[in-house]
Amino acid sequence: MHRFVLLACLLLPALLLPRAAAAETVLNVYNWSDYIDPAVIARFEAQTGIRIRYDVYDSLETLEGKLSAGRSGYDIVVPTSEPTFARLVRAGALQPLDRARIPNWRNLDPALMQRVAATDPGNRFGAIYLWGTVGLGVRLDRVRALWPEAPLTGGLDLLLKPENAARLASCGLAVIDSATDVLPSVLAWLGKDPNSADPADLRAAEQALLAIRPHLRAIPGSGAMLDMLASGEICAALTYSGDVIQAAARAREAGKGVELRYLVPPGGAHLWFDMLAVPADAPNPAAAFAFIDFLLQPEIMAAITSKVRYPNAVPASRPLVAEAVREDPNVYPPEAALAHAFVPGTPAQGAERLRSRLWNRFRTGR
Ligand code: N2P
Repeated sequence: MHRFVLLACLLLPALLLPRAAAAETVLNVYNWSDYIDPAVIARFEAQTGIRIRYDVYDSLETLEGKLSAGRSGYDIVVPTSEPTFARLVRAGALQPLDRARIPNWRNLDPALMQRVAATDPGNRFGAIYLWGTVGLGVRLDRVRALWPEAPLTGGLDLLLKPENAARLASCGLAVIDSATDVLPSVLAWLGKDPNSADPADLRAAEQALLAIRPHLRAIPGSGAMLDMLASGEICAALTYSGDVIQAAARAREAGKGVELRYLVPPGGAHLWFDMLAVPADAPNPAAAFAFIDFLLQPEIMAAITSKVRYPNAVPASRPLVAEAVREDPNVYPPEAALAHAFVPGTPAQGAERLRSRLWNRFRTGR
């Protein structure tokens, strides 16, 4: 009898618990840091009963490392169209999206989707989530105080010319920690092809980066960069557009006199698109498709853009975006700026090795 009671005590919770756990569907999301409105996650969970496990990365290199190893356990990832998404498509690491389960696909801007079709013919593997440029974040109050005639045109001279970097070093300079997202801009600034695989061009880019290396305070990932910009710890940085605009808004709210501005390189900026994608071995693709469909609703996309200050690819969301964000030409670049922008391609494998070695030397300063 005793033994029976003991057994029942041991078994009962085991019998009850797994059933409760099995009823809960979990969606594993791996997204960039500072790249969603948390209220959107809560709304999806409340509406569907699916629980979201949300992890973040802050560079493409981290994302690609995790996915290339396989069995990441993620259902949703958000790689940049080129090169990361392109390489994942080619490697068979993603699965085709089931459009029948994503009726809100019709809300996507066909012209923007066409821009990412080169690497994903027919847009089978990805939908644009958010997009933006790479440019300068400048703390105007500090830079103007230190150097009243500083060239604030958006030209990368401000940061990449060693004499300018030396002049601004005391107020804090930073470059985002990503070979993929920095080298195209540096090559373009040198007058080279932003996609160049020519070892001589890459050496020139390395030299340019090493020349400013002693003047840099940090080479952070995008999350740390955003925090450093918002706190006023750095006064000029090369990084992602919306991160600067988001940091500027945070700084304004903090009311400590940090006046940040995003400046886009006028001669042609690096333009990128981040894609919603589903790994080939995703544990729960059905929930992933439901999440993509949820995100592509105009009011949900508007909430995300209003919060993180990157434009999306759902035109019907635009009137619903917070006015200050909607009217900001840095968030929605004017046609003319887009006409000059370039979308880098995917470097050949040999060039990729050179680029990552170069980047390690830059990072370590040796
Ligand atoms: C994350 C910004 C990532 C945009 N805060 C780069 N594609």
